[in-house]
Amino acid sequence: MSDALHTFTQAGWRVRHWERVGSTNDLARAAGLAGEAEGLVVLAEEQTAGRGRLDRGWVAPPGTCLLMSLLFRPAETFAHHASRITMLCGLSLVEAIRAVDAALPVQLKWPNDLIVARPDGAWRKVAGMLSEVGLEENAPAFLVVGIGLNVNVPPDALPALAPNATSLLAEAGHPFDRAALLHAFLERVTHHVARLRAGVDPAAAWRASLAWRGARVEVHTPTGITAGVLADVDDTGALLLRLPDGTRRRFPAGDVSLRRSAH
Ligand code: BT5
Repeated sequence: MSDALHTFTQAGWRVRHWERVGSTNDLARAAGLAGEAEGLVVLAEEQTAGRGRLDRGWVAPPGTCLLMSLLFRPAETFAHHASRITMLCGLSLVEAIRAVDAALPVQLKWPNDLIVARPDGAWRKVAGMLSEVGLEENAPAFLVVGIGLNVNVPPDALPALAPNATSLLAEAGHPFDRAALLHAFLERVTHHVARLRAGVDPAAAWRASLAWRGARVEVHTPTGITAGVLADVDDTGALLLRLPDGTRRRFPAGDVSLRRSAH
């Protein structure tokens, strides 16, 4: 990876900045497999094969967004720390956006989206996160957290991304300094990682930034759709849905959407 556009250090992170890549997650994974230490950020102006979850795509006009992947080497136990690192990345992104524009009503949407929620219940997706575990000799060895944040995508370019996509520019009505956002984000990640290492669990703060608790939702999984009330998330990040019969069902993964009907 010696031919990155340039490499710089930001808030303690080693940032490799590329003009164009397939997927930043793939570059970070390759670095992880090659033994790279925690603290790498792969940043790109453009992705030709940006990925979402479940083979979905991630589309971003070149030079307008933050497209990046962070490499972590979670402490033991791996699953516990990896889930918290994913949470604290989402939390850090919310905090970074609030730091540059406190008026933007950004919230986390389970499991790994950032949305702007409007008072009428409408919402738009402004960022997505893709966490992937890297294996070495069949054991989890590192974590790649990929983040796509729509920063300065002009409103007329949004429909090409997704029907409900938005950008910070479209919401705030003014462009944002991507370098300042990156700096604020990495600083928050460093802060939360240090706290996690000191035994402070980010789950409570993550939960507090989560949209739609108490709302009627549908959870979509590959096996079907389940309606209920979004009761809570547990400390592992799984969603707890209260079903019409009063019981609770736990979803470790899935997609959630608001139900518009009265019952
Ligand atoms: C995600 O997946 O939201 C995770 C997206 C992660 C993207 C970053 S970019 C840097 C790093 N490198 C990668 O290759 N990926 C990560 P999911 O929840 O599955 O949502 C995917 C869906 O979001 C798509 O099917 C579209 O409907 C929608 N979508 C695609 N591009 C979008 C955009 N720019 N803004 C909002 N929605 C988008």
